[in-house]
Parts: sequence; structure tokens; C-alpha cells
Amino acid sequence: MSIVTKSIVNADAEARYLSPGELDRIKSFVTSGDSRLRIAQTLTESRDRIVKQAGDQLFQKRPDVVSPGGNAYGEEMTATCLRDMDYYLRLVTYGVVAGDVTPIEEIGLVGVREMYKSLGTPIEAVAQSVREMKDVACGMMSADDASEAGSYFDYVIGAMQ
Ligand SMILES: CCC1=C(C)/C(=C/C2=NC(=C\c3[nH]c(/C=C4\NC(=O)[C@H](C)[C@H]4CC)c(C)c3CCC(=O)O)/C(CCC(=O)O)=C2C)NC1=O
Repeated sequence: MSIVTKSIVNADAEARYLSPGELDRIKSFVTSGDSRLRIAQTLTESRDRIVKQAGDQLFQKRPDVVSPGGNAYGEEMTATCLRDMDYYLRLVTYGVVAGDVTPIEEIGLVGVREMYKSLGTPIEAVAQSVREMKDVACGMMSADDASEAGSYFDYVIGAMQ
């Protein structure tokens, strides 16, 4: 839910006008709109490159995951690993557009530890893959956009610590 919808639902539940604080938050959401959309466009257009480069960087730092016995060993498993990275990049674009981490959390982070544990996937390596995507993606942006985008990647990384 965007901050606009959320504020309206909350205010209406109490049959009141939007508070000055709510209006301020909506204002900053609207003001940051251009930059959030620009970031989402960059991430969307460059998704293949971001995932590919970040994947290469991850496998250089964590050769164990793609070595025999590793969770992403073999063509199919490596492809599944890159697919998971693409999932998280997609969720980051949702967060950026919404100006809110809730969609990232609800779709991709609730129960994530248990899920990767049961798959035998080292979650710290998944977190590292998101860190690599952040580096690649932020390198394509202005400093301001990189700082805005970075906070959503950081949110995912933080939830996997
Ligand atoms: C959009 C929300 C969403 C997420 C996040 C998601 C993740 C997800 N990753 C999976 C598997 C997997 N995930 C990985 C990922 C990796 N292994 C590693 O060693 C690397 C560190 C890492 C890549 C960075 C691998 C290799 C598998 C397959 C594991 C297996 O089948 O044994 C599976 C099991 C089912 C399947 O193979 O599709 C799920 C559900 N699915 C979803 O719907």
C-alpha cells in the first residue's frame, strides 16, 4: 500500500482529515516521485546486466556456492540462484516505486530465513548477492539516486543478517 492509501485508510478509520504530519509525508513522497521513477526505470532496463555482473562478482567471492557440493552448483542451480537475485531486484523496484519497503517485506522477506535454511542455501551468500547488485546498480546512477536506491537494497540485506 502506498503512503497515500495508507494515510487515507488511517484517517478515515477515525473520520478525520489528514494530519499535518501525514500531509508532510505525502508531500515528500510526491516530491521524490521523479527520482524514484527514474531509479525504477534504470533498474528495470538494466536488470539483465545488473544480475549478470553481480552474479559474476558473487561467484568470484564465494566460489564455494558454485563448486561441487555447493547450493548453486551446476547449470540449473546457478540459473535458479540468478533467478532469486532477479526476484530481489524486482522487489527493490516495487519498494522504490511505492516509497515503502512493505511490498519487499511481504513478498520476499517474511519467512526467508527458514526457507533458505530448508533449501540448504547459505543466506549470507544471498545477502552478498544483493550487496553486489547494489554496487552494480548504484554505479549506474547519480549520487542522490544511488543513495535513495541503496536504502532499499540495504533493507533486504539487513533482513538477511
Ligand atoms: C519473489 C519471492 C520468492 C523468492 C525469494 C523465492 C526463492 C526461492 N529460491 C528457491 C531455490 C533456490 N535458490 C537458490 C539460490 C542460491 N543458492 C546459492 O548458493 C546462492 C547463494 C543463491 C543465489 C544468490 C538455489 C540454488 C535454489 C535451488 C535449490 C535447490 O533446488 O536445491 C526456491 C525453491 C523453489 C524453486 O526452486 O523455485 C524458492 C521458493 N521464490 C519466490 O517466489
